[in-house]
Amino acid sequence: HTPDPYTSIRTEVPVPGVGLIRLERPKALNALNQAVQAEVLAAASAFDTDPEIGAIVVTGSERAFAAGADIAEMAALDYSDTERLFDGWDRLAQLGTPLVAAVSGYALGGGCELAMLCDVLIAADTAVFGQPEINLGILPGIGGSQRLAHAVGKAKAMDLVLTGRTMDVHEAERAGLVSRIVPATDLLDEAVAVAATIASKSKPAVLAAKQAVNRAFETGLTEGVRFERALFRGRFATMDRAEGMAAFLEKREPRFTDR
Ligand code: CO8
Repeated sequence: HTPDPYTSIRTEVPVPGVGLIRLERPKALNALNQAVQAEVLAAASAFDTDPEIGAIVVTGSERAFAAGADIAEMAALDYSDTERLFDGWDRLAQLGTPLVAAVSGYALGGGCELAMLCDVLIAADTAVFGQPEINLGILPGIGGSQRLAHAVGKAKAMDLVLTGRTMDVHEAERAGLVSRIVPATDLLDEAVAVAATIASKSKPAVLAAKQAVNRAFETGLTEGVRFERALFRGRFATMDRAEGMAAFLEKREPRFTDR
């Protein structure tokens, strides 16, 4: 792995198949400024197009996944600056490779939104979630009002977005925001293990499965099932489908070739 060209993140490949992106602005609790946005998108896009990488972990520090958009940077913006402000985060959400968020400490505002736009959310028992934008006279701007409402329902989404209060990891898990809670000391190992498991599967099958689940949040049941069925049938044109089924019947591990 070549050295990072980045200033606000670090990347590595902790185990084969897994790309790790670590937010690193410790003095600002990993506040998401434009540099972080550009670097996360660049790093994730590079992993996304790397045939050796099958899943990407996004993490922060022990104290903060990310404490939101950078308020100092935002304070200087006017209306016309905001039009394409968060395009990079939208593009991150569109990548095919699954994103696993490993959240410890604060995931507030844009930090909570970044965690929610990932596909799997592994949280340390220290994680704290919230959308406190209302305290700044704004509202969530990186999809938070929508993804939070989808994840936890109207009752809790309204409570959080209108009052700006935070919720601890247990409340977040009960509400459906979190995939798994793990002890803080195990967070990165667990998240990398989940990512490695995903990376061990057939890549085209993983992509189709991610697209199918995401479609549930964009369309109705009949359309969603129709979409799933087309993707399902498409698997029968792949070698990995034949290999996966043959391996099961021959009682051996599959050797997927992503074809
Ligand atoms: N932006 C910039 N700097 C920050 C941010 C942030 N979001 N959060 C923390 N920092 C900085 C602090 O200013 C402080 O810097 P310094 O040491 O230079 O004073 C340093 O990080 C450490 O923070 P604290 O001293 O405040 O640490 P505490 O442990 O006392 O508190 C908190 C931790 C509770 C997380 C507190 O820092 C906090 O409330 N942060 C702000 C949280 C917040 O409001 N986030 C939402 C931001 S808005 C947003 O994300 C909107 C996204 C979409 C916007 C759409 C606009 C068009």
